Amino acid sequence: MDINNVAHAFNFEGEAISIKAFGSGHINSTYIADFGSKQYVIQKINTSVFKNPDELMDNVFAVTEYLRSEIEKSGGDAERETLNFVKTKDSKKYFKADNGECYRAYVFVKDSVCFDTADSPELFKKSGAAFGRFQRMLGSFPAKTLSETIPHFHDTLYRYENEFKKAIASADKAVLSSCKKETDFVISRKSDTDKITSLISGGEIPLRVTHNDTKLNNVLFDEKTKRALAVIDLDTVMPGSALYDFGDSIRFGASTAAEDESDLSKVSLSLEYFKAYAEGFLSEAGEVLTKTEKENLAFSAKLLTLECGMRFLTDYLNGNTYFKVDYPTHNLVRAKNQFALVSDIESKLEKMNEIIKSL
Ligand code: ADP
Ligand code: GN1
Ligand code: MG
Repeated sequence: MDINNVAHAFNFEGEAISIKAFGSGHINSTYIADFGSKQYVIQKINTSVFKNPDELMDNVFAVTEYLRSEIEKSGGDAERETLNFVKTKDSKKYFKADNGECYRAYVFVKDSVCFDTADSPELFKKSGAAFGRFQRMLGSFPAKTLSETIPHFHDTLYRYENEFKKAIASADKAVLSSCKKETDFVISRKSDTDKITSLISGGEIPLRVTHNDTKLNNVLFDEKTKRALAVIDLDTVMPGSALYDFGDSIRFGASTAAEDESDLSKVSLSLEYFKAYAEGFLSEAGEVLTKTEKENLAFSAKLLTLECGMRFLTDYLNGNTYFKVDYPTHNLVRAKNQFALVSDIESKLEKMNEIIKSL
């Protein structure tokens, strides 16, 4: 559907000057619409990933309204510190086109910037503080009112049994043999996959409202001051574990290479960045985290990296139907990269645990 016609459906102020594709996410398609005095973000919701857009949009509206009131209570600027969604002209939370495509919109935060890599530990530390604060602010949010937008999202054992093994069983033989080393890598670590979910089901760590997709590029920074402004990309805000949020941030931001770097000699876990993130995260969320949560922070980085690699590998085996890819082996390259990072984390786990203890 023509994005200009989509823009007409929303309650925007003024006339669009230009609308351009934007961002580097793997799931939704993002556009920036320039209306002169104001800019808006328009996103096409990937409905094969988010199968119930009504529930999804109820979630993100509820979460952002809650955050808005928390931010205002503490004297913050809710226009810049959370997403501000714009409804359609007929007051709907999203626009459903005649062809079934679904779009939502929010105000673009002026003079803000996102980073795909952290150019300094200080910047990464700020993102840790932003995600820690996000979790703390949602501490009293009524979790039961949230829908699970993607069931079993970080249930690594479920993904292993129900997605990874199924993908192996149905994969094209040539494709399967092209990644034997990688499938073996995952299989040999199966016993790790239920470690966080068992802690939750055994009542050893609490369920919290968490973000679940804590990549560095899901934090908006002020372009001038480099202050972390807002946590964005709220589609997977659901009941989860603080460990998911911590581990996923480390996976993405404490790696010395991009997630899809094919030269594996460049991939390792930076202990300096790990420490910086942990400092930031614990400075905001440390008081609410339990002892068992803290004891598992370092391990969470390993498990979330393994899980993400397994998801990339699963998608490669399935013929690339979930993540956006730039070339046919993109998901395999991503998987190899994540497994190189897992191996490096394994060799540094002791040191990582010591760092957490020292904080
Ligand atoms: P994706 O699913 O593609 O990751 P995001 O919601 O993370 O989608 O948005 C993609 C990018 O768009 C972000 O990384 C950021 O650069 C930019 N962006 C998103 N929302 C805003 C906003 N409210 N203000 C400014 N930039 C934004
Ligand atoms: C996807 O949408 P994006 O790019 O922020 C994925 C995450 C993965 C990530 C890997 C809904 O995030 O779970 O960790 O790619 N989001 C979803 O880069 O599956
Ligand atoms: Mg994103």
